[in-house]
Amino acid sequence: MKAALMAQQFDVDGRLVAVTPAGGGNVNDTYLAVFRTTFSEERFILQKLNLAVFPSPEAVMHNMKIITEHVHERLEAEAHMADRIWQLPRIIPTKNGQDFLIDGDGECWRAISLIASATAHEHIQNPEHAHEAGFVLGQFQRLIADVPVEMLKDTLPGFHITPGYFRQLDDALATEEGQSRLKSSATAERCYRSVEERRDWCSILEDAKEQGDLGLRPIHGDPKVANVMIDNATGRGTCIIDLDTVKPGLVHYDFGDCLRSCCNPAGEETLDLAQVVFDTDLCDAIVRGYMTFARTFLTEQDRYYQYDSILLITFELGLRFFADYIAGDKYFKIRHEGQNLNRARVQFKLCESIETRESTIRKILEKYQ
Ligand code: GN1
Ligand code: MG
Repeated sequence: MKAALMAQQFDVDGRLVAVTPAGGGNVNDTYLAVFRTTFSEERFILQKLNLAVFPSPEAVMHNMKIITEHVHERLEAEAHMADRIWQLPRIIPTKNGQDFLIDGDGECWRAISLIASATAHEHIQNPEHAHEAGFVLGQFQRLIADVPVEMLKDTLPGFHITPGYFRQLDDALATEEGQSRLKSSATAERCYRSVEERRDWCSILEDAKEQGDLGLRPIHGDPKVANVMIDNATGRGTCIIDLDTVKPGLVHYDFGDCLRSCCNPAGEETLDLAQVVFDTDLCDAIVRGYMTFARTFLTEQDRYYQYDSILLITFELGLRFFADYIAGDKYFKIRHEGQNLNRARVQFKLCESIETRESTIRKILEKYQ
């Protein structure tokens, strides 16, 4: 297997014992590699980057290096006053000292250290877990807030710029295949109506950015529940993983995505739409955790757009899944036909649930200002 060969290119002691698929990412391929010596074992994460999504792996690794080194330094400096051991993976170099390698087929591989004895849950478990997810995101944003944003490259132009995803949808709908996929089911037609209803509103954060109300900062880009590591021993958060999407952005993209993901206990893949609700008790716990840190760096203008960011990022992910379904599933990996359409349906249902709970959510946001 190629992954086993690649695992052996990285600077790790011992002999390779196993390489097994790990994690449920929608974009890259992830493996757990196990190496052993007579007296010890080293396990690490091996990944094959999806070059169709990340055409510039050196830019991705550049951002990852800047952020991990910066956070490791800050964590060390603050360790004496921390309430726990905070972690963040490090890049494991190749035997030649490179941060990644390109194989003979042009594919890109990299290795990162494993956060051991901790779990990244696919679904939120309870309000304590939700609190930890918010706490971990707030801590991460605080730790990277002093990285000059110009130092980070734009690894994914257009990422989280909602109006741009409308253009992708429109392009896909302009093809014969797109039209036939749209007309193939009542679900697709219904999703399309959900999308059209929000076309005019969807530039709300981008407009605020244009007007100078909101500014670019370093962000994580993908703080969903499955990227928050929870310590198996204590149940507390230890770090956020998956740093591929770290880049300049609005902190709102992160905040909205964290709530989108963590307040829907049914998860992104459920087939039972009746289970999809935005749980406001979980929302309360997340906001409480997040604001513990975010209170120190959010401006009044930032706070003004917090509610909108929750609805927007939920809608945006629905739009991204839907546009990809119409385009023929070219971006998000699928395991069965119609999976991206179902994923879109889940996010649109979540949007409706957010809208009906708007006043409760706004009260929660108010409470933790
Ligand atoms: C993708 O690959 P993964 O699962 O870490 C996507 C995110 C979505 C997420 C939804 C680069 O993340 O933006 O929110 O799926 N990543 C990219 O599960 O597009
Ligand atoms: Mg990701």
